[in-house]
Amino acid sequence: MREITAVHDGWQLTPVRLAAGAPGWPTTAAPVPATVPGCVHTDLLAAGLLEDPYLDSNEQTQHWIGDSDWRYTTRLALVASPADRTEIVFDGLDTVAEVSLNGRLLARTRNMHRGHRIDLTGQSPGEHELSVVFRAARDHALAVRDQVGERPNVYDEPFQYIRKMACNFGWDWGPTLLTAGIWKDVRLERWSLARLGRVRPQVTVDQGTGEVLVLVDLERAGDGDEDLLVSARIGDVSTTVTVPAGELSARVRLSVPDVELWWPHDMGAQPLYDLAVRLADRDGEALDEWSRRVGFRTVEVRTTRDEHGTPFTSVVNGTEIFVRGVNWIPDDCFPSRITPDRLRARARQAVEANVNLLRVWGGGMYESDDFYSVCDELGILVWQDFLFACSAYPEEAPLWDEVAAEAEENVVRLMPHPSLVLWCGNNENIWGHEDWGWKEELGGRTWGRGYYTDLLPGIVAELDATRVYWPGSPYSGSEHIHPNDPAHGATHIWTVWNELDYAEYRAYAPRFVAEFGFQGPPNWSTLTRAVHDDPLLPDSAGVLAHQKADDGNGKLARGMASHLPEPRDTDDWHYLTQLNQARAVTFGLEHFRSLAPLCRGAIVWQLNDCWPVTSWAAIDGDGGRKPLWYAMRRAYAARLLTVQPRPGGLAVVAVNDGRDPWAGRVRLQRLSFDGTVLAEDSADASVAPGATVTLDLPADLVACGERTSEVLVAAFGTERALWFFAEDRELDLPCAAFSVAAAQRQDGVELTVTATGPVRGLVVQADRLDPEAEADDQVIDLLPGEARVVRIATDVPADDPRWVVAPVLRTVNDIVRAPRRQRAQGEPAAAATRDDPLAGPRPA
Ligand code: BMA
Repeated sequence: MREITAVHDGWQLTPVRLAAGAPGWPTTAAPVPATVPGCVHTDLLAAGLLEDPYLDSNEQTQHWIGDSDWRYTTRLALVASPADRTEIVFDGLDTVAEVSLNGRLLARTRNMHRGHRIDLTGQSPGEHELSVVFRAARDHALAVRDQVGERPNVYDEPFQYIRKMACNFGWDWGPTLLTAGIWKDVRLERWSLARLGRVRPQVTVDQGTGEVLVLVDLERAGDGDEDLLVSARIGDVSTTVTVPAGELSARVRLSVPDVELWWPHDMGAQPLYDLAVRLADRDGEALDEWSRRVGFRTVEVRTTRDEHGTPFTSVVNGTEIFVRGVNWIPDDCFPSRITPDRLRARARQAVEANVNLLRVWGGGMYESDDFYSVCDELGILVWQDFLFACSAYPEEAPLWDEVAAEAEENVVRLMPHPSLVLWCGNNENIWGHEDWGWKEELGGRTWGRGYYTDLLPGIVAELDATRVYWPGSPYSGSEHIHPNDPAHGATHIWTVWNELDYAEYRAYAPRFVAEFGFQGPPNWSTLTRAVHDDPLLPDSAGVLAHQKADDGNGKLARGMASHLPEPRDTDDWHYLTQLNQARAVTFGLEHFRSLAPLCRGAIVWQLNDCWPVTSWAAIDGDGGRKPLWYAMRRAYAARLLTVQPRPGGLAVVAVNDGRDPWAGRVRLQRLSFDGTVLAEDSADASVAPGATVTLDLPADLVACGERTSEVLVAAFGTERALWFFAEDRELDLPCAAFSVAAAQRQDGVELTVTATGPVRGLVVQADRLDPEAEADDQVIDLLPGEARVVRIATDVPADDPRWVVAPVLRTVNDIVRAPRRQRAQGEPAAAATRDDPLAGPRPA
């Protein structure tokens, strides 16, 4: 028997030691009711004792919470039980904790990323006081630093000396909110004779037959001199083995005929098979059970050197794929708030943007099982970093053993998930060691290499040899080649955001881009929910408190200066910086995809945010899809048509990541902005699945007369690509370029935008009228004569005049051709968007 009881009730929180800056905290006050799983911040919030740290500049006055020591207590009822063993299991304690029963210390912990099983066998029946004291994480980290010696770090915080989520200490998109608490489930387990320890299903598939080798470790109570039975079952295929007395492990094989393959969502279905493992005594009486869903697929990454360098080609079920990825960070600073529903919503947003891979970044956490289960179900590949980011990590005690324990536990925990395809050693640490002056600073001290080249690959090979291991992101594949060499392995491209114009993405011919990105502010409703500055300015205090990047606003401004007109006010700034983010990232994506098969993947930094902030995310901290999300959906569509400069001139590139051939006539036109066809051509093309076809364009087609008022159009089936010969800020975009009709539909509003001239960057900021509302398309370019319908689910009626004018409906045309006068505060920017540039807002 194994009885499991959750220990989630009756918890209370009290301060043990309050750090300086804890203003007015009632030390003598009654304990605060606590929620488990949870943390100090969420408990104080629920008790009404804390302002929301995500709002305005509140974060800055709340550092005392992480610097204090806290106690969680509850009453633990132990009943008289015939069980051989009674244990309490903490799936996660964050982080430096002392667990006591009736004041007697049972265990000390210092690693958030692993579980702890504590023996309570022999405790008398009745009520006991269970308490967990959490010591300030930074103090612990600094003490370890003093013990092992200081190491370089990109940030000022000592996160590399403690096994705690690094970004919790603050990041260039995240606040410093040092959490403490019981962040995962707690349960009491009672069992007799034996229980299942580690269960490791190694799942492979060969010629349609699914092979599952289940490797089971057992824990026995008492002297273990009894035979046991372990069985595994998938459907009606089952196998039972006898584990002789004294043995502590078992291997059970299942061969499942005619299995259906698990595929990424765009390539096929996601069949999942229930795998049940059972432990019984020699009479067949159940002792313990374990079940998960598994999937059958093969994955490899091909990295054999070729004439261009070192490829990084993912192969799923024998088919080479282009990875259309996004980087994932913790979806909230307080992980207990990341519910299964929220994970599912976020994963769906990834799928709907045609993303096929999430990279779980190493400064965050090993995500919950719910995360990987959702990815299994939705057909999303997962690249999982081990948790090391942006600093040199000491390898000495007490860290090495903690890293080993956490890695072993998580490799085993995540093994059943077909979505998990790759383990990666770290984020940017091999690169940092090479390029960021760390070698000199280190003076020979350890920096983490031992983890990335020895410990972690050893653990993956030993515990889950079915998974690919790659030492770092970026990493070239060899210690003799620069770790961030774009021609070798997986590279990060950050020069563009930090220093260069986004057009410089084209200077790269990378094999695989594991990170690149560009910032933009959150959606308007998110920004204004979080920040109440009056006036709200790009550099007002609250907005800056929600911009964590080094010179972030400067980079935003410089990044758009050569492309877009200058913003006249905060509304313009918000629209244009969001638009520029979308343009910059998709500029990169179209270029990288056009290089396939030389380039075999891109992972955009980043999908999500953990709070409301200006960041590289496509989805903001309130879950709102930024314009980047829509642009990415287009750039990541299975079929991409793009115009790219090539050595001989302009070319049209058709990339087919779909499953069907893409064939037909490519129609080409050069138009003047009034719609006149200036030149025309066409060619037949046929693009096989997985192929890229490049058509060089004839010189007379691309030889434009007026670079500011002509556009090149390529159309191939339903796909269309545009090429403007000048930047938007220079274009002769007409201000009266379109008309809008707003119609009422059952579930909301339908806007029909009909263009009379070229329209650039049409965005409908529906959330300005209804924070829940989102347009079904954004960042739309229209040619003269084209119409587009944009749908918005909302209760705001269609006859609300605000739908059809700025700041809700925006185009670049408004700003390029706006009369050069300063708008008064509060006057709608719409004045410049209508047929009469000086007219006010008007109903549709
Ligand atoms: C890389 C990432 C993150 C960071 C991002 C943006 O360094 O790995 O650490 O947030 O760039 O600067």
